[in-house]
Amino acid sequence: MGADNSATDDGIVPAVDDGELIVVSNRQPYTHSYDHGDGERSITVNRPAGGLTAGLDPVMQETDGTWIAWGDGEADADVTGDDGTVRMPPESEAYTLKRLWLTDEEVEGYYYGYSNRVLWPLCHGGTMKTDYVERYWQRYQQVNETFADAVVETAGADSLIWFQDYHFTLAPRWVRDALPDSAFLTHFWHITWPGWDTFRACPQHEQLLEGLLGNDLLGFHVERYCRNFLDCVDEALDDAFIDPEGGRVSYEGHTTVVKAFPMGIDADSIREHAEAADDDFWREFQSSHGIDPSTNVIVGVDRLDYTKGIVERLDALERLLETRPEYRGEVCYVQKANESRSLIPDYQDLQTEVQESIDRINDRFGTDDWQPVIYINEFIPQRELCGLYRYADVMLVSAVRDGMNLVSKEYVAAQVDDDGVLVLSDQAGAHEELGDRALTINPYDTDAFADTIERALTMEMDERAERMVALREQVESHDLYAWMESVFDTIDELRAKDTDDD
Ligand code: GDG
Repeated sequence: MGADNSATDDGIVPAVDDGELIVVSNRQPYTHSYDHGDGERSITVNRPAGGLTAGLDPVMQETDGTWIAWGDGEADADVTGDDGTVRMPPESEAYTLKRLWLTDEEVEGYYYGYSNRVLWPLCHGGTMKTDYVERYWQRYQQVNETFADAVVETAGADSLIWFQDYHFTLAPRWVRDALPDSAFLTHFWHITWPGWDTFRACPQHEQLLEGLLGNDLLGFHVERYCRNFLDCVDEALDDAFIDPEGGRVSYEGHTTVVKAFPMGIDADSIREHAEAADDDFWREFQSSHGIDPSTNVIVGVDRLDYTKGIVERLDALERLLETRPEYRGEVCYVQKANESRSLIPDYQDLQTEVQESIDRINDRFGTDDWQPVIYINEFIPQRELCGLYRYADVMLVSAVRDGMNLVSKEYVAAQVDDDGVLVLSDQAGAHEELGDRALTINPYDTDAFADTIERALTMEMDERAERMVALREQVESHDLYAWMESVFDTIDELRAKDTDDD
């Protein structure tokens, strides 16, 4: 499968008739913005850059589905009809994008509030960071209702509705109650699901579980999150019947199948971008960032989020340089981190903390001709990112909690020379698949983490290649398309069984 190929080339589409597939996500696949070039204002369309959105786009085109999402682009309304819909992509108009308009108050309460100041920290085990403000919960319910109404308006009796992520915990129950049983509801939860002892702290825990149990199929990245979810249902809902072996919950006359689908990446596309980034690219990259060609490059790529363990990673690098002076001047750490959710105080604090850690390390160890940490805090194009992955000798993924972590898989897929080493936290979902051949760290164990960085830097070429070949095989054979196929096959099987049972 090449970079220009897609799921549909391989027949990876669910068994639905045209118009029956409905995807619901917070972020939309296309946004419209204003371009002020040449003194004239025009409208440009921004396309999906990669990941699941790019992978699903051809599936939507093939099935002429409807994608329902928050219309957050500045020029979105200018190109959208009164009913909130616009046909996408612009050149072929093959499916419908239905944009929902949210007020500033709704965005504050639903997105910045309940989604990212309650559910995000709660699901990552950070109960101390949760902020149970009543208006967040009110607006989260309100927006879930808006999305549920839009789904019900759009859906037919046989629709397949696919919710994405923690922004839509409540909508599935309302949609389930409004549509006939023949409609199928599925949900993929992209982040971790915590144990009951954490989840029970949430005052709305029952409503959240009841909402999600409106789905026919609920997917998580790994088995552990499925078990945690089933435990929470078991503890919280007296009337739920749970079959832990079969991964099924029956509640109020409806059955939900709970299953692990470890998400993959578009490995071919990453590899092709990495191959295109040749030695000239790397020389140019090194020179523009002041990296001496003789230094070993270590890389970290993250959204600036407290779950990613960026400060813990910088502590380990500092420990390495402090305790092993022979690495001073010999290694350079490139931290690629773009700002995210900046209106939330915890994220502002993190940005400050990361900047302070970097400044401290650079002040402490840097010299006139060597800067230990290079900080890139703007979004970089895919080709440049893949080139950076390819040429970095070591990648550090030190999440303190992470649903999957696609960056670790992207680094592996970009290792076309099989000479990089992946250092991976055992707190990332990706560790289940990659942990055997990566070097495992506990992000909080600074000394051992520093030792592991040294081990990665000094690993012989044979061992690097042996590990990376196995990692690449894993990532390539369990790519985004294999993931979509597995989700669609499960849906098709469950729907076929439901029809037989009728
Ligand atoms: C959530 C879960 C789960 C980042 N900077 C640039 C850039 N990126 C891309 C990476 C990667 C993506 O962003 C980040 O994905 P992750 O999986 O690492 O992390 P989250 O954003 O937290 O995602 C996570 C995921 O959902 C999927 O289910 O794995 O656990 O938290 O694809 O490449 N891409 C480009 N330039 C950048 O500067 N081009």
